[in-house]
Amino acid sequence: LKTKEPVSQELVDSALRADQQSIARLMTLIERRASGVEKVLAFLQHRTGKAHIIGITGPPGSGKSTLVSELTRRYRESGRSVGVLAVDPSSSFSGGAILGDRIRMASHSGDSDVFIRSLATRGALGGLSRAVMDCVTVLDASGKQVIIIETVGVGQAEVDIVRTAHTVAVVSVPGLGDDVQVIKAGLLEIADIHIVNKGDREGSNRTVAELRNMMHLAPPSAQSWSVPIVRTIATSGEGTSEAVGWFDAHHGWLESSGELKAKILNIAARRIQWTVDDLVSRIVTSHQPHFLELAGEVAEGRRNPYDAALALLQFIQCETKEDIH
Ligand SMILES: Nc1nc2c(ncn2[C@@H]2O[C@H](COP(=O)(O)OP(=O)(O)OP(=O)(O)O)[C@@H](O)[C@H]2O)c(=O)[nH]1
Ligand SMILES: [Mg+2]
Repeated sequence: LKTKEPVSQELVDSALRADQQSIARLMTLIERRASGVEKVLAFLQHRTGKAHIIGITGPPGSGKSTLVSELTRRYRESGRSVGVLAVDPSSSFSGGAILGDRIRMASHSGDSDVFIRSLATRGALGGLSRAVMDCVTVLDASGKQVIIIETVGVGQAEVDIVRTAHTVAVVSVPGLGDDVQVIKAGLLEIADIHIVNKGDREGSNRTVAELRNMMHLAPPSAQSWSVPIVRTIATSGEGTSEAVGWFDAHHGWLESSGELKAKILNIAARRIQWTVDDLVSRIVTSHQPHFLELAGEVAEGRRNPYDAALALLQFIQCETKEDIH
């Protein structure tokens, strides 16, 4: 794999015209942090801000991908274009889940207004968060009206990613044990909409009731949005147009309440944080000798750690200047 590959203006222009292959190519270059990518992202950033970004999260196997496929169908019925980013923690091990997603999503292949991509969790999660956000930027700039991010709701990093969405849907399913209750409890506060999927299974009434109870136990939020619970059967599409109705209602509420502005500010702050983290970890790993040299100087008492950290930051600034300008 070539890590340094220039990003051409033609590629960017055709991605802006929503050409599928160009979008895919650009995302690959973003994942590899090819040279010129920062400049392109800065250029694309000016063309964003129109999409409704939706995060879908929940336990493994709860039917998220099936749901996303059905939700995409509903959005297409209402004439909206859709981008999907599936953040897939299992893919680095077996590739099975991605394959499953491909099969489910195949029903949208040939539709030029649907773009779907899986992003694998390969090691560095700080880098992944950043890559996901950058891919959202590409999709937004290319004119996708709805962007759906699917992540498994296990682990802080995955939850952090999904929280960069405007609207977060948390998926639960009936009949899973206490483990899932714990996951649910962790996800409770980030849900704007609860989806109880696999509504065809026994016990879905109880799951709805349990969720309701848990929501009552949680401290009341100061916001005026009251979180709905939607029951779906993703395999048949039942309940998915109701879910889309709630997503739209939530977006409307975000706009009218001023919450959208606050959210966007919050997301911007997190993106800066992730970029800093990524830059620092990149420099530490790719410039190990320099880093070790500084460590040696600290060990020998020739520098203090604070001073060494500043030296490293200065080094990063020189290193990255050419990327940005
Ligand atoms: N009975 C029933 N099965 C469902 C429903 N929704 C999804 N499934 C099935 O549940 C299984 C898992 O579905 P996925 O859509 O892959 O679930 P996921 O949450 O994306 O899974 P991961 O990405 O691996 O966490 C598949 O076999 C689906 O066919 C539903 O509403 N009812
Ligand atoms: Mg999935």
